[in-house]
Amino acid sequence: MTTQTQKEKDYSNAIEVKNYINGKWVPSVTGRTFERENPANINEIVSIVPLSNQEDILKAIEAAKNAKKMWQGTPAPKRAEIIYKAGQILLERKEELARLMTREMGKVIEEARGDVQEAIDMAFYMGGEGRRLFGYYVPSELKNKWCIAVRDPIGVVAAITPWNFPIAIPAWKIFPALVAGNTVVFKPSEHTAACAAEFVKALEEAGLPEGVLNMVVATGKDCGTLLFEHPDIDMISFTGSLAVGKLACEVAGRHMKKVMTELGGKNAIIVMDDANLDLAVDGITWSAFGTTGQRCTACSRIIVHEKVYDEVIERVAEKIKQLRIGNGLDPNTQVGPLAFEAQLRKVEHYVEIGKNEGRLVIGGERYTEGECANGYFYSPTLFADVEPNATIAQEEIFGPVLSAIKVKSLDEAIEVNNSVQYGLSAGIFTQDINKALYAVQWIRTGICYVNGQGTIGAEIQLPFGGVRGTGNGHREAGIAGIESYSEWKSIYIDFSGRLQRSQIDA
Ligand code: UN1
Repeated sequence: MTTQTQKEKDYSNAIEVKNYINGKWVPSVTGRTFERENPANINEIVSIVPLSNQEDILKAIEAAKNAKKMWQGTPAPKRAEIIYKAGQILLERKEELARLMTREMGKVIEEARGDVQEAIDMAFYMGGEGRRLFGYYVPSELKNKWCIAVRDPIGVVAAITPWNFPIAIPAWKIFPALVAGNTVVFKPSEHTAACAAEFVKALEEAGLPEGVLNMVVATGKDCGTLLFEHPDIDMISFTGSLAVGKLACEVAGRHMKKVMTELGGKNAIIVMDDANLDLAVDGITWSAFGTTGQRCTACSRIIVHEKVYDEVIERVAEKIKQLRIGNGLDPNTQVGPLAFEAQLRKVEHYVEIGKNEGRLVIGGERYTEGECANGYFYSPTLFADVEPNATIAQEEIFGPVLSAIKVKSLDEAIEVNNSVQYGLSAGIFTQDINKALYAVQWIRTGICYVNGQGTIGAEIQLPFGGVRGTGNGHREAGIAGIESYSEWKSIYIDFSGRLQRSQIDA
Protein backbone atom coordinates (compact mmCIF):
# COMPACT_ATOMS: atom_id res chain seq x y z
CA MET A 1 0.00 0.00 0.00
CA THR A 2 1.39 3.36 -0.88
CA THR A 3 0.67 6.18 1.45
CA GLN A 4 0.13 9.37 -0.42
CA THR A 5 -0.67 13.00 -0.06
CA GLN A 6 -3.29 14.60 -2.26
CA LYS A 7 -0.72 15.43 -4.91
CA GLU A 8 1.30 12.24 -5.01
CA LYS A 9 0.32 9.85 -7.73
CA ASP A 10 -0.04 6.13 -7.09
CA TYR A 11 1.50 4.10 -9.92
CA SER A 12 1.40 0.77 -8.11
CA ASN A 13 -1.29 -0.73 -10.37
CA ALA A 14 -0.55 1.25 -13.53
CA ILE A 15 -0.58 -0.71 -16.78
CA GLU A 16 1.79 0.22 -19.56
CA VAL A 17 -0.01 0.15 -22.88
CA LYS A 18 1.76 -0.27 -26.21
CA ASN A 19 0.72 -0.04 -29.82
CA TYR A 20 0.03 -3.30 -31.67
CA ILE A 21 1.48 -3.27 -35.16
CA ASN A 22 1.95 -6.26 -37.43
CA GLY A 23 1.49 -8.71 -34.58
CA LYS A 24 3.91 -7.00 -32.17
CA TRP A 25 3.42 -4.81 -29.13
CA VAL A 26 5.63 -1.79 -29.72
CA PRO A 27 6.12 1.63 -28.15
CA SER A 28 5.33 4.74 -30.15
CA VAL A 29 8.19 6.28 -32.09
CA THR A 30 7.47 9.51 -30.22
CA GLY A 31 8.35 8.08 -26.80
CA ARG A 32 5.60 10.37 -25.50
CA THR A 33 3.02 9.00 -23.08
CA PHE A 34 -0.21 10.03 -21.41
CA GLU A 35 -1.05 9.07 -17.85
CA ARG A 36 -4.64 8.06 -17.48
CA GLU A 37 -6.03 8.65 -14.01
CA ASN A 38 -8.92 6.85 -12.35
CA PRO A 39 -11.77 9.38 -12.54
CA ALA A 40 -13.08 8.16 -9.17
CA ASN A 41 -9.70 8.80 -7.55
CA ILE A 42 -7.46 10.99 -9.63
CA ASN A 43 -4.35 10.12 -7.61
CA GLU A 44 -4.42 6.60 -8.99
CA ILE A 45 -2.78 6.18 -12.38
CA VAL A 46 -4.52 3.34 -14.21
CA SER A 47 -2.60 3.29 -17.46
CA ILE A 48 0.37 4.88 -19.15
CA VAL A 49 -0.40 5.02 -22.83
CA PRO A 50 1.56 5.95 -25.93
CA LEU A 51 0.82 9.24 -27.62
CA SER A 52 1.57 8.17 -31.14
CA ASN A 53 2.08 10.26 -34.23
CA GLN A 54 1.54 9.90 -37.94
CA GLU A 55 4.66 7.77 -38.35
CA ASP A 56 3.15 5.11 -36.07
CA ILE A 57 -0.13 5.29 -37.93
CA LEU A 58 1.62 4.88 -41.29
CA LYS A 59 3.25 1.69 -40.01
CA ALA A 60 -0.13 0.35 -38.93
CA ILE A 61 -1.67 1.20 -42.29
CA GLU A 62 1.21 -0.54 -44.07
CA ALA A 63 0.75 -3.69 -41.97
CA ALA A 64 -3.02 -3.74 -42.56
CA LYS A 65 -2.48 -3.26 -46.27
CA ASN A 66 0.06 -6.10 -46.47
CA ALA A 67 -2.26 -8.49 -44.61
CA LYS A 68 -5.23 -7.75 -46.87
CA LYS A 69 -4.79 -10.46 -49.47
CA MET A 70 -4.01 -13.22 -46.98
CA TRP A 71 -7.06 -12.34 -44.85
CA GLN A 72 -9.42 -11.93 -47.78
CA GLY A 73 -8.29 -15.33 -49.01
CA THR A 74 -9.01 -16.96 -45.66
CA PRO A 75 -12.45 -18.63 -45.83
CA ALA A 76 -15.04 -16.61 -43.91
CA PRO A 77 -15.94 -19.54 -41.57
CA LYS A 78 -12.25 -19.68 -40.54
CA ARG A 79 -12.14 -15.93 -39.97
CA ALA A 80 -15.29 -16.20 -37.91
CA GLU A 81 -13.92 -19.04 -35.77
CA ILE A 82 -11.18 -16.71 -34.54
CA ILE A 83 -13.78 -14.11 -33.63
CA TYR A 84 -15.87 -16.72 -31.83
CA LYS A 85 -12.82 -17.81 -29.86
CA ALA A 86 -12.04 -14.20 -28.96
CA GLY A 87 -15.59 -14.04 -27.58
CA GLN A 88 -14.85 -17.07 -25.39
CA ILE A 89 -11.67 -15.42 -24.12
CA LEU A 90 -13.57 -12.22 -23.33
CA LEU A 91 -16.14 -14.32 -21.48
CA GLU A 92 -13.44 -15.97 -19.35
CA ARG A 93 -11.96 -12.57 -18.54
CA LYS A 94 -15.21 -10.70 -18.17
CA GLU A 95 -14.79 -9.81 -14.51
CA GLU A 96 -11.16 -8.78 -14.81
CA LEU A 97 -11.91 -6.60 -17.83
CA ALA A 98 -14.94 -5.05 -16.17
CA ARG A 99 -12.86 -4.06 -13.16
CA LEU A 100 -10.21 -2.53 -15.37
CA MET A 101 -12.90 -0.62 -17.23
CA THR A 102 -14.40 0.79 -14.05
CA ARG A 103 -10.98 1.97 -12.94
CA GLU A 104 -10.07 3.34 -16.32
CA MET A 105 -13.20 5.32 -17.19
CA GLY A 106 -15.46 5.20 -14.15
CA LYS A 107 -18.64 3.38 -15.19
CA VAL A 108 -20.11 1.28 -12.40
CA ILE A 109 -19.04 -2.35 -12.26
CA GLU A 110 -22.40 -3.81 -13.25
CA GLU A 111 -22.46 -1.66 -16.36
CA ALA A 112 -18.82 -2.43 -17.10
CA ARG A 113 -19.77 -6.12 -17.10
CA GLY A 114 -22.57 -5.23 -19.50
CA ASP A 115 -20.09 -3.45 -21.77
CA VAL A 116 -17.89 -6.56 -21.97
CA GLN A 117 -21.01 -8.71 -22.42
CA GLU A 118 -22.05 -6.62 -25.40
CA ALA A 119 -18.69 -7.44 -27.02
CA ILE A 120 -19.14 -11.15 -26.21
CA ASP A 121 -22.63 -11.08 -27.75
CA MET A 122 -21.20 -9.46 -30.85
CA ALA A 123 -18.40 -12.03 -31.08
CA PHE A 124 -20.85 -14.93 -30.91
CA TYR A 125 -23.20 -13.31 -33.43
CA MET A 126 -20.40 -12.50 -35.88
CA GLY A 127 -18.86 -15.91 -35.23
CA GLY A 128 -22.01 -17.37 -36.77
CA GLU A 129 -22.01 -14.93 -39.67
CA GLY A 130 -18.89 -16.57 -41.06
CA ARG A 131 -21.06 -19.40 -42.33
CA ARG A 132 -23.72 -17.07 -43.68
CA LEU A 133 -22.59 -13.69 -45.02
CA PHE A 134 -25.70 -14.09 -47.13
CA GLY A 135 -25.75 -13.01 -50.70
CA TYR A 136 -28.57 -13.94 -53.09
CA TYR A 137 -29.53 -15.41 -56.44
CA VAL A 138 -32.13 -13.75 -58.65
CA PRO A 139 -33.47 -14.99 -62.00
CA SER A 140 -32.03 -13.59 -65.20
CA GLU A 141 -34.15 -12.20 -68.02
CA LEU A 142 -32.21 -14.52 -70.36
CA LYS A 143 -32.07 -18.30 -70.66
CA ASN A 144 -29.20 -20.30 -69.22
CA LYS A 145 -27.86 -17.40 -67.23
CA TRP A 146 -27.50 -16.85 -63.49
CA CYS A 147 -27.50 -13.61 -61.53
CA ILE A 148 -25.83 -13.76 -58.12
CA ALA A 149 -24.94 -11.05 -55.60
CA VAL A 150 -22.10 -11.75 -53.17
CA ARG A 151 -20.29 -9.72 -50.55
CA ASP A 152 -16.76 -8.48 -51.02
CA PRO A 153 -14.54 -7.04 -48.32
CA ILE A 154 -13.93 -3.30 -48.51
CA GLY A 155 -10.23 -3.37 -47.68
CA VAL A 156 -8.54 -1.60 -44.80
CA VAL A 157 -10.97 -0.16 -42.27
CA ALA A 158 -9.96 2.62 -39.87
CA ALA A 159 -11.94 2.02 -36.66
CA ILE A 160 -11.93 5.11 -34.47
CA THR A 161 -13.64 4.62 -31.14
CA PRO A 162 -14.60 6.71 -28.10
CA TRP A 163 -14.04 6.12 -24.39
CA ASN A 164 -17.63 5.63 -23.19
CA PHE A 165 -17.98 1.98 -24.33
CA PRO A 166 -14.32 0.96 -24.26
CA ILE A 167 -14.84 -2.68 -25.30
CA ALA A 168 -18.36 -2.84 -26.76
CA ILE A 169 -17.87 -0.19 -29.45
CA PRO A 170 -14.55 -1.62 -30.72
CA ALA A 171 -16.37 -4.99 -30.90
CA TRP A 172 -19.25 -3.51 -32.92
CA LYS A 173 -16.80 -2.26 -35.50
CA ILE A 174 -13.95 -4.75 -35.52
CA PHE A 175 -15.80 -8.10 -35.35
CA PRO A 176 -18.05 -7.50 -38.38
CA ALA A 177 -15.21 -5.79 -40.26
CA LEU A 178 -12.99 -8.86 -39.73
CA VAL A 179 -15.60 -11.49 -40.51
CA ALA A 180 -16.39 -9.65 -43.74
CA GLY A 181 -12.72 -9.95 -44.71
CA ASN A 182 -11.35 -6.49 -43.95
CA THR A 183 -8.13 -5.67 -42.14
CA VAL A 184 -8.19 -2.94 -39.54
CA VAL A 185 -6.31 0.03 -38.14
CA PHE A 186 -7.85 0.61 -34.74
CA LYS A 187 -7.45 3.95 -33.01
CA PRO A 188 -9.10 3.85 -29.59
CA SER A 189 -9.45 6.84 -27.31
CA GLU A 190 -6.33 7.50 -25.27
CA HIS A 191 -8.60 7.55 -22.22
CA THR A 192 -9.43 3.84 -22.52
CA ALA A 193 -6.35 2.43 -24.19
CA ALA A 194 -5.79 -0.27 -21.56
CA CYS A 195 -9.24 -1.73 -22.23
CA ALA A 196 -8.62 -1.45 -25.97
CA ALA A 197 -5.33 -3.36 -25.61
CA GLU A 198 -7.10 -6.13 -23.68
CA PHE A 199 -9.68 -6.36 -26.44
CA VAL A 200 -6.92 -6.71 -29.03
CA LYS A 201 -5.17 -9.34 -26.88
CA ALA A 202 -8.30 -11.50 -26.96
CA LEU A 203 -8.11 -11.58 -30.75
CA GLU A 204 -4.36 -12.10 -30.70
CA GLU A 205 -4.73 -15.08 -28.39
CA ALA A 206 -7.58 -16.42 -30.47
CA GLY A 207 -5.11 -16.72 -33.34
CA LEU A 208 -5.67 -13.63 -35.48
CA PRO A 209 -2.78 -13.52 -37.98
CA GLU A 210 -0.35 -10.62 -37.78
CA GLY A 211 -1.22 -7.40 -39.54
CA VAL A 212 -4.96 -8.13 -39.69
CA LEU A 213 -5.69 -5.88 -36.71
CA ASN A 214 -3.36 -3.07 -35.72
CA MET A 215 -3.87 -0.67 -32.83
CA VAL A 216 -2.36 2.77 -32.49
CA VAL A 217 -3.14 5.01 -29.54
CA ALA A 218 -3.12 8.66 -30.53
CA THR A 219 -5.12 11.77 -29.87
CA GLY A 220 -7.30 13.00 -32.70
CA LYS A 221 -5.14 16.12 -32.73
CA ASP A 222 -1.91 14.20 -33.21
CA CYS A 223 -3.13 11.96 -35.99
CA GLY A 224 -4.98 14.78 -37.74
CA THR A 225 -6.89 13.73 -40.82
CA LEU A 226 -4.35 11.06 -41.85
CA LEU A 227 -6.72 8.16 -41.23
CA PHE A 228 -9.47 9.95 -43.17
CA GLU A 229 -7.41 10.71 -46.26
CA HIS A 230 -4.69 8.09 -46.59
CA PRO A 231 -5.07 6.27 -49.95
CA ASP A 232 -4.64 2.84 -48.32
CA ILE A 233 -7.54 3.34 -45.92
CA ASP A 234 -10.64 2.16 -47.75
CA MET A 235 -13.28 2.82 -45.12
CA ILE A 236 -13.59 4.96 -42.03
CA SER A 237 -15.78 3.90 -39.16
CA PHE A 238 -15.98 6.67 -36.62
CA THR A 239 -17.89 7.03 -33.35
CA GLY A 240 -17.57 10.38 -31.62
CA SER A 241 -18.59 14.00 -31.90
CA LEU A 242 -20.67 15.60 -34.65
CA ALA A 243 -17.86 18.07 -35.42
CA VAL A 244 -15.27 15.34 -36.05
CA GLY A 245 -17.86 13.19 -37.82
CA LYS A 246 -18.51 16.03 -40.27
CA LEU A 247 -14.78 16.38 -40.84
CA ALA A 248 -14.50 12.63 -41.48
CA CYS A 249 -17.33 12.83 -44.04
CA GLU A 250 -15.86 15.90 -45.75
CA VAL A 251 -12.35 14.54 -46.05
CA ALA A 252 -13.48 11.02 -46.93
CA GLY A 253 -15.88 12.47 -49.49
CA ARG A 254 -13.01 14.22 -51.22
CA HIS A 255 -11.17 10.90 -51.42
CA MET A 256 -14.26 8.83 -52.36
CA LYS A 257 -14.04 6.57 -49.30
CA LYS A 258 -16.87 4.85 -47.52
CA VAL A 259 -17.44 6.47 -44.17
CA MET A 260 -19.74 5.43 -41.37
CA THR A 261 -20.37 7.85 -38.52
CA GLU A 262 -22.08 7.25 -35.19
CA LEU A 263 -22.35 10.66 -33.57
CA GLY A 264 -24.33 12.38 -30.86
CA GLY A 265 -27.78 12.03 -29.42
CA LYS A 266 -30.34 14.23 -27.69
CA ASN A 267 -32.67 11.42 -26.81
CA ALA A 268 -36.06 11.86 -25.20
CA ILE A 269 -38.63 9.85 -23.31
CA ILE A 270 -42.27 10.74 -23.85
CA VAL A 271 -44.55 10.12 -20.86
CA MET A 272 -48.27 10.14 -21.63
CA ASP A 273 -51.02 10.76 -19.08
CA ASP A 274 -52.01 7.06 -19.12
CA ALA A 275 -48.48 5.74 -18.54
CA ASN A 276 -47.52 3.31 -15.82
CA LEU A 277 -45.64 5.98 -13.88
CA ASP A 278 -43.64 3.55 -11.72
CA LEU A 279 -42.20 2.05 -14.88
CA ALA A 280 -41.72 5.42 -16.56
CA VAL A 281 -39.85 6.90 -13.59
CA ASP A 282 -37.56 3.85 -13.40
CA GLY A 283 -36.91 4.02 -17.14
CA ILE A 284 -36.17 7.73 -17.00
CA THR A 285 -33.76 7.42 -14.09
CA TRP A 286 -31.92 4.49 -15.65
CA SER A 287 -31.65 6.12 -19.09
CA ALA A 288 -30.67 9.57 -17.84
CA PHE A 289 -28.19 8.68 -15.10
CA GLY A 290 -26.92 5.22 -16.06
CA THR A 291 -23.29 5.56 -17.20
CA THR A 292 -23.53 9.03 -15.60
CA GLY A 293 -25.36 10.18 -18.73
CA GLN A 294 -22.29 9.42 -20.86
CA ARG A 295 -24.00 7.33 -23.52
CA CYS A 296 -24.91 8.58 -26.95
CA THR A 297 -28.23 6.87 -26.21
CA ALA A 298 -28.67 8.59 -22.82
CA CYS A 299 -32.00 10.26 -22.15
CA SER A 300 -31.46 13.99 -21.68
CA ARG A 301 -35.05 15.19 -22.24
CA ILE A 302 -38.34 14.03 -20.84
CA ILE A 303 -41.41 15.19 -22.68
CA VAL A 304 -44.31 14.86 -20.29
CA HIS A 305 -48.06 15.25 -20.74
CA GLU A 306 -49.35 18.20 -18.70
CA LYS A 307 -51.78 16.02 -16.73
CA VAL A 308 -48.95 14.02 -15.12
CA TYR A 309 -46.16 16.57 -15.46
CA ASP A 310 -45.93 17.72 -11.81
CA GLU A 311 -46.16 14.19 -10.51
CA VAL A 312 -43.45 12.90 -12.86
CA ILE A 313 -41.08 15.76 -11.91
CA GLU A 314 -41.65 15.08 -8.23
CA ARG A 315 -41.17 11.35 -8.55
CA VAL A 316 -38.05 11.58 -10.73
CA ALA A 317 -36.56 14.05 -8.20
CA GLU A 318 -37.36 11.60 -5.43
CA LYS A 319 -35.60 8.78 -7.33
CA ILE A 320 -32.59 11.00 -7.97
CA LYS A 321 -32.28 11.66 -4.23
CA GLN A 322 -32.00 7.92 -3.64
CA LEU A 323 -29.27 7.33 -6.25
CA ARG A 324 -26.01 6.19 -4.68
CA ILE A 325 -23.07 8.11 -6.11
CA GLY A 326 -19.52 6.88 -5.69
CA ASN A 327 -16.68 4.72 -6.90
CA GLY A 328 -18.06 2.27 -9.44
CA LEU A 329 -16.11 -0.64 -7.94
CA ASP A 330 -18.49 -0.57 -4.99
CA PRO A 331 -21.34 -2.84 -6.14
CA ASN A 332 -23.86 -0.57 -4.41
CA THR A 333 -22.91 2.45 -6.48
CA GLN A 334 -25.41 3.48 -9.13
CA VAL A 335 -23.76 6.62 -10.50
CA GLY A 336 -20.00 6.81 -11.03
CA PRO A 337 -17.84 9.80 -11.88
CA LEU A 338 -17.59 11.64 -15.18
CA ALA A 339 -14.74 10.20 -17.21
CA PHE A 340 -12.31 13.14 -17.10
CA GLU A 341 -12.00 16.76 -16.23
CA ALA A 342 -13.12 18.20 -19.56
CA GLN A 343 -16.36 16.22 -19.19
CA LEU A 344 -16.91 17.76 -15.78
CA ARG A 345 -16.27 21.26 -17.14
CA LYS A 346 -18.70 20.66 -19.97
CA VAL A 347 -21.42 19.59 -17.57
CA GLU A 348 -20.75 22.62 -15.34
CA HIS A 349 -20.95 24.85 -18.40
CA TYR A 350 -24.36 23.49 -19.45
CA VAL A 351 -25.73 23.61 -15.92
CA GLU A 352 -24.86 27.32 -15.75
CA ILE A 353 -26.76 27.84 -19.00
CA GLY A 354 -29.61 25.71 -17.67
CA LYS A 355 -30.07 27.90 -14.62
CA ASN A 356 -31.33 30.62 -16.97
CA GLU A 357 -33.37 28.26 -19.08
CA GLY A 358 -35.33 26.24 -16.57
CA ARG A 359 -36.10 25.59 -12.92
CA LEU A 360 -33.34 23.64 -11.17
CA VAL A 361 -35.20 20.92 -9.28
CA ILE A 362 -32.28 18.93 -7.91
CA GLY A 363 -28.51 18.61 -8.41
CA GLY A 364 -26.66 21.33 -10.24
CA GLU A 365 -23.35 20.99 -8.43
CA ARG A 366 -20.29 18.80 -8.04
CA TYR A 367 -20.61 15.89 -5.67
CA THR A 368 -17.75 15.89 -3.16
CA GLU A 369 -18.93 13.71 -0.26
CA GLY A 370 -16.13 11.70 1.36
CA GLU A 371 -13.77 10.11 -1.14
CA CYS A 372 -15.73 11.57 -4.02
CA ALA A 373 -13.79 14.79 -3.42
CA ASN A 374 -10.90 13.02 -5.22
CA GLY A 375 -12.84 12.38 -8.40
CA TYR A 376 -14.92 13.96 -11.14
CA PHE A 377 -18.31 13.37 -9.54
CA TYR A 378 -21.36 15.45 -10.39
CA SER A 379 -24.78 15.30 -8.75
CA PRO A 380 -27.54 13.98 -11.00
CA THR A 381 -29.41 17.06 -12.12
CA LEU A 382 -32.97 17.78 -13.17
CA PHE A 383 -34.25 20.98 -14.76
CA ALA A 384 -38.00 21.48 -15.12
CA ASP A 385 -40.03 23.87 -17.28
CA VAL A 386 -37.49 23.88 -20.09
CA GLU A 387 -38.57 25.14 -23.51
CA PRO A 388 -38.03 22.69 -26.38
CA ASN A 389 -35.66 25.11 -28.13
CA ALA A 390 -33.54 25.92 -25.06
CA THR A 391 -29.82 25.21 -25.35
CA ILE A 392 -29.94 22.46 -22.71
CA ALA A 393 -32.85 20.85 -24.58
CA GLN A 394 -31.03 20.99 -27.92
CA GLU A 395 -27.32 20.34 -27.40
CA GLU A 396 -25.76 17.06 -26.32
CA ILE A 397 -24.39 17.42 -22.77
CA PHE A 398 -23.09 13.86 -22.25
CA GLY A 399 -23.51 14.01 -18.51
CA PRO A 400 -26.10 13.52 -15.77
CA VAL A 401 -28.33 16.43 -16.73
CA LEU A 402 -32.00 15.94 -17.59
CA SER A 403 -34.47 18.55 -18.87
CA ALA A 404 -38.23 18.25 -18.52
CA ILE A 405 -40.53 19.72 -21.15
CA LYS A 406 -44.32 20.00 -20.66
CA VAL A 407 -46.66 19.18 -23.59
CA LYS A 408 -50.42 19.10 -24.17
CA SER A 409 -50.74 16.24 -26.65
CA LEU A 410 -49.03 13.26 -28.22
CA ASP A 411 -48.58 15.12 -31.50
CA GLU A 412 -46.84 17.95 -29.69
CA ALA A 413 -44.64 15.43 -27.84
CA ILE A 414 -43.58 13.79 -31.08
CA GLU A 415 -42.87 17.16 -32.66
CA VAL A 416 -40.67 18.13 -29.71
CA ASN A 417 -38.93 14.76 -29.85
CA ASN A 418 -38.10 15.27 -33.52
CA SER A 419 -37.04 18.91 -33.19
CA VAL A 420 -33.37 18.32 -32.40
CA GLN A 421 -30.34 17.98 -34.67
CA TYR A 422 -29.79 14.37 -33.57
CA GLY A 423 -32.01 11.31 -34.02
CA LEU A 424 -30.57 8.29 -32.25
CA SER A 425 -33.05 6.89 -29.77
CA ALA A 426 -36.43 7.65 -28.20
CA GLY A 427 -38.85 6.05 -25.77
CA ILE A 428 -42.53 6.33 -24.99
CA PHE A 429 -44.45 5.25 -21.91
CA THR A 430 -48.18 4.78 -22.48
CA GLN A 431 -50.68 1.98 -21.80
CA ASP A 432 -52.61 2.79 -24.95
CA ILE A 433 -51.53 0.65 -27.86
CA ASN A 434 -52.83 3.13 -30.41
CA LYS A 435 -50.78 5.94 -28.92
CA ALA A 436 -47.72 3.72 -28.72
CA LEU A 437 -47.91 2.63 -32.34
CA TYR A 438 -48.75 6.13 -33.55
CA ALA A 439 -45.65 7.41 -31.74
CA VAL A 440 -43.45 4.64 -33.16
CA GLN A 441 -44.70 5.56 -36.62
CA TRP A 442 -43.93 9.27 -36.35
CA ILE A 443 -40.86 9.36 -34.15
CA ARG A 444 -37.81 10.02 -36.32
CA THR A 445 -34.94 8.22 -34.63
CA GLY A 446 -32.94 5.12 -35.47
CA ILE A 447 -34.05 3.34 -32.27
CA CYS A 448 -37.40 3.44 -30.51
CA TYR A 449 -38.52 1.91 -27.20
CA VAL A 450 -42.08 1.28 -26.02
CA ASN A 451 -42.53 0.87 -22.27
CA GLY A 452 -38.96 -0.35 -22.18
CA GLN A 453 -35.76 0.76 -20.60
CA GLY A 454 -36.20 4.32 -21.82
CA THR A 455 -33.63 5.18 -24.45
CA ILE A 456 -30.65 2.95 -23.61
CA GLY A 457 -29.83 -0.73 -23.81
CA ALA A 458 -29.84 -1.60 -27.50
CA GLU A 459 -29.15 -5.28 -28.23
CA ILE A 460 -26.52 -6.28 -30.77
CA GLN A 461 -28.73 -8.21 -33.17
CA LEU A 462 -30.60 -5.12 -34.40
CA PRO A 463 -29.22 -2.20 -36.40
CA PHE A 464 -27.73 0.52 -34.20
CA GLY A 465 -27.50 4.11 -35.35
CA GLY A 466 -29.53 7.19 -35.98
CA VAL A 467 -30.78 9.83 -38.35
CA ARG A 468 -30.01 13.52 -38.93
CA GLY A 469 -26.84 14.59 -37.08
CA THR A 470 -26.44 11.19 -35.45
CA GLY A 471 -25.14 9.46 -38.52
CA ASN A 472 -24.76 9.35 -42.27
CA GLY A 473 -27.11 6.51 -43.09
CA HIS A 474 -25.08 3.45 -42.12
CA ARG A 475 -25.74 1.18 -39.15
CA GLU A 476 -23.65 -0.88 -36.77
CA ALA A 477 -24.56 -4.30 -35.36
CA GLY A 478 -26.71 -7.20 -36.53
CA ILE A 479 -26.91 -7.92 -40.22
CA ALA A 480 -26.67 -4.17 -40.84
CA GLY A 481 -23.14 -4.35 -39.45
CA ILE A 482 -22.17 -6.86 -42.14
CA GLU A 483 -23.84 -4.61 -44.70
CA SER A 484 -21.75 -1.66 -43.55
CA TYR A 485 -18.43 -3.49 -43.72
CA SER A 486 -18.90 -5.16 -47.10
CA GLU A 487 -19.41 -4.21 -50.73
CA TRP A 488 -21.86 -5.89 -53.06
CA LYS A 489 -20.51 -7.64 -56.10
CA SER A 490 -23.01 -8.68 -58.76
CA ILE A 491 -21.99 -11.68 -60.82
CA TYR A 492 -23.52 -12.74 -64.16
CA ILE A 493 -22.77 -16.23 -65.38
CA ASP A 494 -23.89 -17.16 -68.87
CA PHE A 495 -23.84 -20.85 -69.75
CA SER A 496 -25.78 -20.60 -73.03
CA GLY A 497 -22.61 -20.78 -75.11
CA ARG A 498 -23.57 -17.75 -77.25
CA LEU A 499 -23.71 -14.00 -77.01
CA GLN A 500 -26.98 -13.07 -75.28
CA ARG A 501 -27.55 -9.36 -75.02
CA SER A 502 -29.54 -8.20 -72.01
CA GLN A 503 -32.30 -5.64 -72.59
CA ILE A 504 -32.14 -6.55 -76.30
CA ASP A 505 -32.35 -10.30 -76.80
CA ALA A 506 -34.66 -10.89 -73.86
C1 UN1 B 1 -23.10 4.52 -26.96
O1 UN1 B 1 -23.51 5.19 -26.04
O2 UN1 B 1 -22.27 5.00 -27.77
O3 UN1 B 1 -27.88 1.12 -26.37
C2 UN1 B 1 -23.46 3.10 -27.16
C3 UN1 B 1 -27.04 1.32 -25.49
C4 UN1 B 1 -25.77 0.55 -25.50
C5 UN1 B 1 -24.77 1.14 -26.43
C6 UN1 B 1 -24.54 2.60 -26.27
N1 UN1 B 1 -26.05 -0.81 -25.89
O4 UN1 B 1 -27.23 2.14 -24.62
